[in-house]
Amino acid sequence: MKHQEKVSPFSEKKIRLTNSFEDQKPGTSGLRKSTKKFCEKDYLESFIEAIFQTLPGIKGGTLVLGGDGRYGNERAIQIILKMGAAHGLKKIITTTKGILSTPAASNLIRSQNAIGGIILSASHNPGGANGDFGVKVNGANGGPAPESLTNEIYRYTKKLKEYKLLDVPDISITAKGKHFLSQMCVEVIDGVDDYIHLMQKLFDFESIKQLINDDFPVIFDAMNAVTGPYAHYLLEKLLEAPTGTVLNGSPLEDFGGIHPDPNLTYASDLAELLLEKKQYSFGAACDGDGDRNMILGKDCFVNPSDSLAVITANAHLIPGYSEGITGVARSMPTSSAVDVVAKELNIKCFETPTGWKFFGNLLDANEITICGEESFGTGSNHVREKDGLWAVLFWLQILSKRRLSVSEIMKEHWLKYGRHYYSRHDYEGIESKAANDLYNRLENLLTSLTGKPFAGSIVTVADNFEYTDPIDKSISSRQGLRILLEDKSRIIVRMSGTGTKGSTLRVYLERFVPKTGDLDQDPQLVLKQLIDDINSLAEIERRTGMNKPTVIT
Ligand code: G16
Repeated sequence: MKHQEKVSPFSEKKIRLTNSFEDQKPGTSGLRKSTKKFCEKDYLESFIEAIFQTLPGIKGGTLVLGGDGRYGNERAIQIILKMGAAHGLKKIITTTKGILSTPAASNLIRSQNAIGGIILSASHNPGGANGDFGVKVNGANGGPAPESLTNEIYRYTKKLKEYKLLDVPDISITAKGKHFLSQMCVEVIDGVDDYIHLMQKLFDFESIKQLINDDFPVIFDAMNAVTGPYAHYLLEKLLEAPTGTVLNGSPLEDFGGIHPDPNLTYASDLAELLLEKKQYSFGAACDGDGDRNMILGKDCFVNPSDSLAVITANAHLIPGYSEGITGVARSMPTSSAVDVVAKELNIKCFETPTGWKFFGNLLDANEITICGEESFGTGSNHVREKDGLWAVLFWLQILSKRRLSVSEIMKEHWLKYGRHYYSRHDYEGIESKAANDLYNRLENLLTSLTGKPFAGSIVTVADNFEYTDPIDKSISSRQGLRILLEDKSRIIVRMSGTGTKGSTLRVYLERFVPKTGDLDQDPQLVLKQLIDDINSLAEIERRTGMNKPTVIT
């Protein structure tokens, strides 16, 4: 490996700022905005300055840096390297061409004892000059920064007057190697290798390879985003699936125009191959930064809430989890399917607010081993992020050990535990005032609902969800409106925290049918009364102007 001469001193530039982050809501683990916004003068720099002034251990620390390859990725990396050097970091570990998936970044932060990481991604939001960009901050445990830190970052943005960076030329990150920016070492590594080693420790690759060889055709859609290089290596090289198994496998700056959100709407080409043409036994897709996953079988879509339940019920089959799991957690809007499995396994089950950061303390305290969300996220204690390809391998491993089809696995699961029919209705791009009015009005209505009939049952709980972290006792309130019914049905309404255009309203619907009931119905029909009643209570059509959701999962 070639070491570049240490060159010093560089001139340090301090630039006065005019940017304002007043419109940022505290509570997210970073900043997600339009690419155009990030291209405004000093905008990115200002936010990075706030991170460097706030993240503990910057002076003399090691930071992990990479992104999903979207437009703006390499420019941001160069800026952050120069700012990191000006702030006294000892080392920044980045990757060739800056390609690093979110779970792989989490793994590197942990294995390299870094103080944290900066991941450049707007996740599943579209990319390109007209798309979105984002800066995600992760802490030393490898997980999304907790609210205490992100709140501090935003507070700092308000008093920001200037930022510091070394006024030096860009360095090349096209190949592995070490460089120095003043006293700071920049180590460029391959972003794929360490992650693959981690997967090899958790899964029995031989048995998956055997399954694929035994006429079990699989297909994976990387959506022209970050998982392409990882999936080529894992599926086509190590697991010897035929070349062509990975679709859209090269990260493109605009994801080739694809909206890299793996659901039935945005990954419809893949869905068609499995659900209509029935050409493959297994199909999967991941999102922009590789933390989300969608699982499909021949003629079978696996709802993410069910996926979490199946993964939990079958964890003993996977070498990395064969010694048992301590507990599980799901976000509040995720269906209760996993709760039933946890009860049967006699392990703890936690309900947290939406957002992966809420799993961090439980994972660190070893209270849980596996966790997941309805928003196509599943993961475990192997990293501190949700992990799309991990979920794909997990499913392939279950299939390789059970030798059943995906739909047989699902049917068997429901016959044992009953079925939690579930669906999420998204109303995207609503005018923000209309969305807020709808939400606030519904919140006010909740107070009078308890004990009243609703959707053929009786309301037992109607509130705005509040969570007390079992480990640090911090309280997160107003995490989503809940209507829970006596017959175990649940309706949740919350506003998305990840959209960048107008507001997105999410309505989550769940109805339980015991194992003796009809387990093979269309979820939209089973949920119809819940859908109709919440639509009329919240006046969704009248207030949004939409007579149907933008996306139905
Ligand atoms: C992020 C968080 C997830 C969370 C999701 C919610 O996903 O990491 O834990 O479930 O947001 O999204 P919304 O607020 O739009 O419902 P990602 O994949 O965007 O990082």
